Amino acid sequence: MESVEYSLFWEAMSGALVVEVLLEEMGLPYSLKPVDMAAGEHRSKAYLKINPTGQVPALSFPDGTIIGESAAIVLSLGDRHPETGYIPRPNGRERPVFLRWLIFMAASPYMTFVQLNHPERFIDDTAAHDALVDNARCRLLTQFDAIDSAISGSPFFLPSGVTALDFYAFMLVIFFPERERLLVDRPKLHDLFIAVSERQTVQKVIQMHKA
Ligand SMILES: N[C@@H](CCC(=O)N[C@@H](CS)C(=O)NCC(=O)O)C(=O)O
Repeated sequence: MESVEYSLFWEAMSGALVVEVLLEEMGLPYSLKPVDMAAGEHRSKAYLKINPTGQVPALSFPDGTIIGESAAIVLSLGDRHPETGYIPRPNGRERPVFLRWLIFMAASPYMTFVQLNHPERFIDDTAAHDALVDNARCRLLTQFDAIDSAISGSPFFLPSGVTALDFYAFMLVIFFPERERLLVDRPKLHDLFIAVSERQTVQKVIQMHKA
């Protein structure tokens, strides 16, 4: 039988945050399926069947389809619930720009956070880790510069109003350890961040991630 709910495979302060905000904003029924990464649950046989990359987020759809990759999840939710308006429609004027920046955020800064937080995945030599972390911090600042200069709406990313890009950018800022320093030099990103953080859905989701 088809479940009525989405199930979000989740960990606090992970990429599940953007999906959770989107599910809340879209008003969709969902449940959280916490994955205990500290205990290595993401590398268990059972979880690798859910997401072969061993990562969160993954989303199970009411028809039983399960996918990982945050950008793919965002786009699929947009395909399934176009009336909610958080993802520009395929032939819409803002769609190419939306896609361009969604893919950038998922492929570049999100991945640079892996270098920042897990330098050991890039090089075994522990003596090189500090340099890798410094390099990741510098690259993140440049990537946030690109995002800031691409924001074409006010306070949101696109001129037509709030979209999933805003939730994604918000999440990336949340991940950055020196948030105040980051935002003080990036006024458009600052305004976007404040506008997103004031939304009720976001406040509810953030509580879950801080708990
Ligand atoms: N490209 C993936 C990246 C997902 C990702 O890196 N998730 C992190 C948590 S924020 C994770 O699961 N890390 C565990 C690991 O890589 O072992 C996406 O966009 O969903």
